[in-house]
Amino acid sequence: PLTIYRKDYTPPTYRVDTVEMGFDLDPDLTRVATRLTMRRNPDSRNKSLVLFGDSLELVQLRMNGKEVGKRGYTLTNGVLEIHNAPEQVTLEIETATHPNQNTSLMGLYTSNGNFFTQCEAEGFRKITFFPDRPDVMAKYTVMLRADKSRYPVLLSNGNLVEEGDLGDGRHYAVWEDPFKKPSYLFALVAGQLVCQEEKYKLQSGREVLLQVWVEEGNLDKTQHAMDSLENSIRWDVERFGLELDLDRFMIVAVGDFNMGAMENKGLNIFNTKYVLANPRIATDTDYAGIESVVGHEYFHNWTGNRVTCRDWFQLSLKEGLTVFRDQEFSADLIGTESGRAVKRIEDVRVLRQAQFPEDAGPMAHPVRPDSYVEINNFYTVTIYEKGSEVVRMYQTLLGRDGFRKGMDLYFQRHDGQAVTCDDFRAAMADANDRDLSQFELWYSQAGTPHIKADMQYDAGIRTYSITLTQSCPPTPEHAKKQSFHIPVAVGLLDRNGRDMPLTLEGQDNADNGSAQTTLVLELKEQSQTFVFTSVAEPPVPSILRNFSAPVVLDVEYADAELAFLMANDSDAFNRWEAGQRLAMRRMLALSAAVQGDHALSNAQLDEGALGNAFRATLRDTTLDPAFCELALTLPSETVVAEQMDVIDPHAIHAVRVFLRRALASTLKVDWLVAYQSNRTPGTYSPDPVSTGKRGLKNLALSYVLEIDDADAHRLAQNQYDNANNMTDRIAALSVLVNSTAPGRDAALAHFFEEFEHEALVIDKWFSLQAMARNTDVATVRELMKHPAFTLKNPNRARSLIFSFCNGNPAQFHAVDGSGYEFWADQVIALNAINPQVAARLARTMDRWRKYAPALQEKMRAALLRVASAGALSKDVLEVVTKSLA
Ligand code: B3K
Ligand code: ZN
Repeated sequence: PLTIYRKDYTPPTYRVDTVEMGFDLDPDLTRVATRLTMRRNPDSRNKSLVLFGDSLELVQLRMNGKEVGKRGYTLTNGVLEIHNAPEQVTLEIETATHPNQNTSLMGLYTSNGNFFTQCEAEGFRKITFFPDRPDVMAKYTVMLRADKSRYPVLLSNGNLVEEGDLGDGRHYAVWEDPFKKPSYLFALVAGQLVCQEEKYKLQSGREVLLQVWVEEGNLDKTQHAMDSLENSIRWDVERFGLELDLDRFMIVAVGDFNMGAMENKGLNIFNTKYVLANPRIATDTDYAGIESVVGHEYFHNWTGNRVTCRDWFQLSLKEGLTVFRDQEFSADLIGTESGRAVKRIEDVRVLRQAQFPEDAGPMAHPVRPDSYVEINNFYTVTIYEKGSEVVRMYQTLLGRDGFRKGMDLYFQRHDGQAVTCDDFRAAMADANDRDLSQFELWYSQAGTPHIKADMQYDAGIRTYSITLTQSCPPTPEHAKKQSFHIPVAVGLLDRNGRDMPLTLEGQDNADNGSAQTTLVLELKEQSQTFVFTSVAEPPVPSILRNFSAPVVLDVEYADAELAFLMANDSDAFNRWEAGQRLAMRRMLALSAAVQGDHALSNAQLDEGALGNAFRATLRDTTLDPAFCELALTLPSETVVAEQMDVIDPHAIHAVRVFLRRALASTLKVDWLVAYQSNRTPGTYSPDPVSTGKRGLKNLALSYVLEIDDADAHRLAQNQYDNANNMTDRIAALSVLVNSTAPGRDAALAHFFEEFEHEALVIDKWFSLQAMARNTDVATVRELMKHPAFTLKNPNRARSLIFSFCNGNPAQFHAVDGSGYEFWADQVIALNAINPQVAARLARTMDRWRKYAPALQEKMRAALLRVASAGALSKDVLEVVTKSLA
């Protein structure tokens, strides 16, 4: 397949000023008439007019009123070219598509009988021929026509300017979007839907209409999305001075959707998973997810829509920035210092769990990639989460006010334009009069940098020096890396655990009043030494506070120092981090023991400071429960795996279960106390305090259930039977499923019956079984035969197949290779239905070279089987080819 390179970028030969579209919506055959007014780009003389089309029937093509016959254009591999077109062109294009047969969920498709579109990245070309690239921005007017009783609701971007009957049982609506936009932001929705609506007064006084559209029967599940939308609108004005620019803003929920949601101008389309919530069906995690995704899509209105990307290599320009904005939004909504830290820890966990492995594997790519085969494969954790970390580093380097100045300048310069990551960096640099040229390497070099920290205390002259040395492992396109510009936030703790005031040699701190206790060191060279003066005693260093850069920090701490940091560091992130380091050290040592065929015994737990540290955390009643939950959760199997030279999923699993059981029995009373004291009686509320308590209570429950005796079973059964919310209910069910409790099967059956008609809850039911400890490949294959299972619905496919392949490593990596065979079967089956979903699943094998030779061989065989399967989409082909390379 064809590789597209960033260096080959050329501007469009023709611009589009206006787009008028008429749709005759019919699920079997929809006709689309499009009229484009275009003009040649002055520096594109003699170049042809280029349009893209994909899986389209071209019914008619007219230019400036005359039909363009077969000889007037060429159409090869989806590229339609008209040669010798005049300077000013009006194109009229008629196309036909088959929404009912469109299982890719790109372009125009149907879901439960209603019409939806998804155009990002290149779906608009499945609707009509168009210069479908983000740097072509135009104004759209759209007329929708459809049967009135079957499709009473007709929506598109912008404002409703006209509607009426067509006589023959059909009706129409005309929508006009006042802002020019790239084609990937086009959307339409038609069908039987109902909405919750509110009039909302903006800070400026202007009133806007907000709507959340869902299928009938779901209006009792829209309030949280609506609240989240209002919070988002308010926050963007307060934090960034950005106001909603439309009179009407709509969110529509759809059950069949490839990802989380889509920021189409004024008409956001969402996976039901990120809209529908009430206490009966949604967990605390679901509530938080809805808040952040509603925020994310809303924030795109400025970062993505008003200012968009020049080309898809710049994707992180909008995605990294918008993830940063949604993370800050959620943190600000919690409001408390410890709440912000909890949010930060959660975000970093995602980065380490998913992005670090990606950055170390065969699909590693820079935040601004240099090439791709299928752009949909590049909506990755690197573009999103690492991209957000890159944006966060500007804020760390420039301060909040400096960052805001940079944002203001960015919009002042680029509103209404399609720009690049360089333009964003230039705005940050210029607004703050800073040289950020070296910072560019964060965009162009892939791989996770490592920083080694070496410390030295000189008692004679009372100085403390920290030497930071950076390196970055090779990645597919770059063997050698240049040094990054890395902000490293540092603090020093005295013997009582208090922050020392900091003075850095060669830096004048005297003029900024009170002494600082956290300094941001700027590491720019391969190795640099920073000297702190007037350090009265040897300190314990707290390095990379609040995770100030997306790097791996290597420091040699003694167990006692880690316990000290865990108990005392004023930086909550590093308190958590110290505990994780302690646990990781134990888990790696125990894994080595298991591999050396040594039996695990409780003595090995007490050898380390882990048990004591956990006890101290559990007994510290001043701690925020949400923080405790994170501090008492062991590193995941995936995160441990990344620390091993050769991944042994079975050893890691055995060790994690062993440690959990050991901690369960050693601290049994403490877990029970935590369980009882973090109950949240009364009406359910998803606020941060209650959420934190439920989190800690349910973590305590899961530890208690490791004991697996009748008392533990009763505790879980009781919680299951009496839960008044999904968080508590599913927590109880999942620990029951992992236990030998007599009520296990009955609870599973009861849960299914109770929620049979709530698709999102049935997803949980599948997913929980897929990830259960004793669920093997055969069990998953059995579950696939359940009448409620289908591969066609992405949420359902993810709930069972992805949950098993990615969330149950010990079973997936069965030594007989049956997990890999199952994976290959499903990738091949999904490829025929939905290439994007299939390619996501294909990513599961990314790290195959890290496993022991016996497993590697079987993984390679499965990859080869997929690679040689017929009719592979370029999505899947790119992933497996790069994996095998
Ligand atoms: N921009 C969309 C993602 C589109 C994915 C296309 N394969 C959602 C988001 O990031 O907000
Ligand atoms: Zn986004």
